Amino acid sequence: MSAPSYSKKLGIVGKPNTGKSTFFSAATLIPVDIGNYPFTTIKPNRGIGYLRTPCVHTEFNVEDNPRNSLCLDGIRLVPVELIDVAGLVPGAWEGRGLGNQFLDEVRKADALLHVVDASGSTDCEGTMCKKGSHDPMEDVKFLENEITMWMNQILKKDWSKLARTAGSGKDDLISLLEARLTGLSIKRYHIIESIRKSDLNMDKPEHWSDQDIIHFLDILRSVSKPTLIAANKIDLPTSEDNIERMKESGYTVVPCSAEAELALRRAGEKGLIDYTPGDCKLTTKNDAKLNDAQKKALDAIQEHILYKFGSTGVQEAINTAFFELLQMVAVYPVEDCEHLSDHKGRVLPDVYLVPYGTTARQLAYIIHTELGDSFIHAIDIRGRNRVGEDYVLKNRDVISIVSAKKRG
Ligand SMILES: Nc1nc2c(ncn2[C@@H]2O[C@H](COP(=O)(O)OP(=O)(O)O)[C@@H](O)[C@H]2O)c(=O)[nH]1
Ligand SMILES: [Mg+2]
Repeated sequence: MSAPSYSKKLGIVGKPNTGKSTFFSAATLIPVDIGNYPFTTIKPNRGIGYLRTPCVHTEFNVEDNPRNSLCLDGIRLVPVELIDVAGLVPGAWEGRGLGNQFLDEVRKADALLHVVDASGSTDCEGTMCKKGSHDPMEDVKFLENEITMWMNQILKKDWSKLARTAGSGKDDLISLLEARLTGLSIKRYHIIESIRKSDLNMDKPEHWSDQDIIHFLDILRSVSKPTLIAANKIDLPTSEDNIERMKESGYTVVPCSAEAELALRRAGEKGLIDYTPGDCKLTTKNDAKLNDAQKKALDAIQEHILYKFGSTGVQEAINTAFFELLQMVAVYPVEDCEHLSDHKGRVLPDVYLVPYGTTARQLAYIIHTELGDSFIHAIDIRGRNRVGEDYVLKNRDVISIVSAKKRG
């Protein structure tokens, strides 16, 4: 299994020692023994994580046979692509440290999950320091600045030429920026939205000051690389105040403990506990032979993390990134409207994650070019409605596409 090619990528970023790799290991580990289901690592720092969504099979009262995803007791786990990005060090945009490698991975990401050490026990370069002595808000500002300055460096080289060429046409400016920034996974709609949000004079870009350009790029960064803060190490008491402050500053913050999630998934994989990622509790298996240390560790996670915060936060962070930041919806295409199956009789085989706004016909094209070309109409199975090509898909829609061609 792999994430499909139209899918969005989430880059896990932050300075060294905040818990990025722990988060990545936890998020890419399936906590059950599931036979021939392959755990996929694409490259050393690329992996498949999972979105958690209630499976529609219970609602339609059918047994499912998932193909591109997993169903664990009524919870669908849908694969998504994660990148464990090299640690950010100050001055990355000027090529310091692993700066180039860092930016090369940020370039490919559609959204960022910024893992911060919310407990404030690592300094600005990632070296351990006294607990609570570093302000993680500095890390948040720092990362934003590095990415904006990197974009600025790319754009500034030929800004005056670009601004002159754009002349008085706003569309020209959009196209020129698009061409210049396309390698950063920045799309035309990101540029249009950033222009709408900024109060700069688009007719006269040649009059923009250096400050104006940076102001615009700051907006473009937040639009094109939407960022979630995974406030990690909530098991350490010094994290609480910091999390509140970050939330109050308007950031999307998900408190988490990557270490606890990794411990739970490993215990699940070994068959010691029942645990589906994102659960608010764990259940020790009756026949599990836990030693005292294991029992104590699991009890502590239950008490200080799951009861207190509702979950370890790792699953919630991934869900928030894809469902809220990237506004994806999960849809179930089926061929047979009665049995909710594909032509091989597999019930609810696939879940497609598509951006909100995707239409029935666009989905047909994502499934197969031929299906898009020969699209007649679609059936929204829940509503038992025939819908046209412009129907906008909703989260958890079960949809059947009727086409002029028979697929085999
Ligand atoms: N207390 C605590 N420590 C954590 C947590 N997650 C990771 N760590 C520790 O933080 C250190 C750095 O973790 P690592 O994943 O290698 O960080 P990276 O450099 O950002 O990839 C390790 O000692 C981890 O065990 C957590 O949730 N709580
Ligand atoms: Mg690491």
